[in-house]
Amino acid sequence: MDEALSEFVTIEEDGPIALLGLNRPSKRNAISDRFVEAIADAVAHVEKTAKAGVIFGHGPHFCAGLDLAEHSEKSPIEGIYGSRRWHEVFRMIERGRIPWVSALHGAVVGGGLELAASTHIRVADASAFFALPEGQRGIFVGGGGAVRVARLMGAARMSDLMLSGRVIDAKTAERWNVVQYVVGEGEALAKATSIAKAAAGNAPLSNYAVIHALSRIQDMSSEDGLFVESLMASFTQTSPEAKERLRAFLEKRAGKVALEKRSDGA
Ligand code: 1HE
Repeated sequence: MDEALSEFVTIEEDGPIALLGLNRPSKRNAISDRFVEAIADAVAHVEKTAKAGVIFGHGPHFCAGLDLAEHSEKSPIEGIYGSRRWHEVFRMIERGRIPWVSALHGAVVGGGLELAASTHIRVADASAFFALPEGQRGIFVGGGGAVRVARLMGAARMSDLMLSGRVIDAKTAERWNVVQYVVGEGEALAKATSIAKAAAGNAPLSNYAVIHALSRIQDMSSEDGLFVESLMASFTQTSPEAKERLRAFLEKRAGKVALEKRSDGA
């Protein structure tokens, strides 16, 4: 990874997974042009070896979104190029090689929420709050939020956030389908890490099907979606790895499905 860009991110390997830390805490991890390139480089680097990744923020917040200082100077065409680049980079996360889990705390706002929405599983701690203050800044979402955030919470709720400036807490974000887990303050990274390790233990082909087929099927007609599901089902089931895993279960060498003993479901 380019040394000059690594000032914005940290990468730590933890067995089969990698932890990618947004590292511009003095600006609340606000994403500048160079920062977005650092994320792209880090994702490409991590994908080469890790089987799953975690994205988290250093400092008191996950991410304050777009770097507003930088973007007050842009021309309309530069704005489009910038937004399209965010789309490319966040797409590397959403439709890359490995599953990503985001660990969210403090502000998860604007482009920070768009970044989180490009990951496959979101874990919030009790300090996390979510907003889309674009309306107040005179701008619009530009990092994929109109598609990904709207799909998570629904366009009506997203319109409410953007028009009213409403800020929601972690429990509401969970109720709105924005996050899948809410844990105690300071516990999001540990929870996200354990989820990423579980995902890393799956067959890579199954994970790839979840990342690529499941999300695409949502854009298809039911008939087409069911057809693609059958193709993926057959493709994965007949792989040598699946055969070995199925045999392992039947020979009682693999774990059973069991409920985790936590009353809060986290
Ligand atoms: C920033 C940014 C930023 C902080 N760009 N510099 N995002 C927003 O509209 C969110 C704006 N930020 C905030 O509301 C607050 O900063 C936070 C709630 C995130 C954090 O509050 P706090 O009290 O912890 O920190 P702070 O004192 O407000 O900020 C610390 C520094 O970070 C300060 O700079 P300093 O030089 O005065 O120390 C802030 O100016 C700076 N900072 N956020 C630039 N966003 C692809 S389209 C996406 C469109 C969007 O993302 S719009 C939403 C933008």
